[in-house]
Amino acid sequence: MSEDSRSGDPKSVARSRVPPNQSVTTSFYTLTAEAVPVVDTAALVVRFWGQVIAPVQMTWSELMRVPSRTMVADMHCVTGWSMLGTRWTGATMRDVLSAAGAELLPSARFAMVHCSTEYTTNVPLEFLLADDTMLAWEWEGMPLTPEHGGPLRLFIPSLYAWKSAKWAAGFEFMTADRPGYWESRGYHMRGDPWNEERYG
Ligand SMILES: Nc1nc2c(c(=O)[nH]1)N[C@H]1C(S)=C(S)[C@@H](COP(=O)(O)O)O[C@H]1N2
Ligand SMILES: [Mo]
Repeated sequence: MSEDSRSGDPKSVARSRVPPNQSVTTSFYTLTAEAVPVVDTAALVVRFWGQVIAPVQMTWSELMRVPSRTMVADMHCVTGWSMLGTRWTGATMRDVLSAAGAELLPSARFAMVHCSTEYTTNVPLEFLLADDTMLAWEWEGMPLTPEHGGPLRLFIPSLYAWKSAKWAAGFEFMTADRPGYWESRGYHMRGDPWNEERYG
């Protein structure tokens, strides 16, 4: 714990919550490398393949039966903004995987997240399976808008936000790590904001 957060001054507490060289914003920016896709929940399928016992998939209505939870967490974009205390509703990736019947092989160590667009991002398994990593469908009590990844996006508060893939559509489990969209353009393979893992 830092000197600042022990003093009890709310401004200092907030500062200690922000990773190095980030500044706090209150506007929900939208950052997208491509055109916003139209994703129809009636046709939405999330697929799981690669290092799994058998490939499986889940429809939107199956997903809506996974125990949901609401979580307040911070979002850190590698371009320098952090949004604190945002409220997300969805299901943890762990709960989604077990509801889908996706059984990971011991050889699974990384995941490539695929989207309805061409965007991809690679995530180490321990971050994908973290307690606070979720497949989200609501933001601040409202369905996620298309711009912010609606109807369904990944949210990984413990990594820079480029890992929080919008319009999530598939999870490919891998033995060896492989770069996704931004990672193959120089971004870090892991992206931990506390270690400032911005570029590879
Ligand atoms: N499919 C997809 N997901 C994406 C991106 C993208 O371009 N395409 N941009 C990422 C980046 S860099 C950030 S900061 C966040 C931004 O989320 P927001 O647009 O909801 O603020 O989404 C991430 N997820
Ligand atoms: Mo970002």
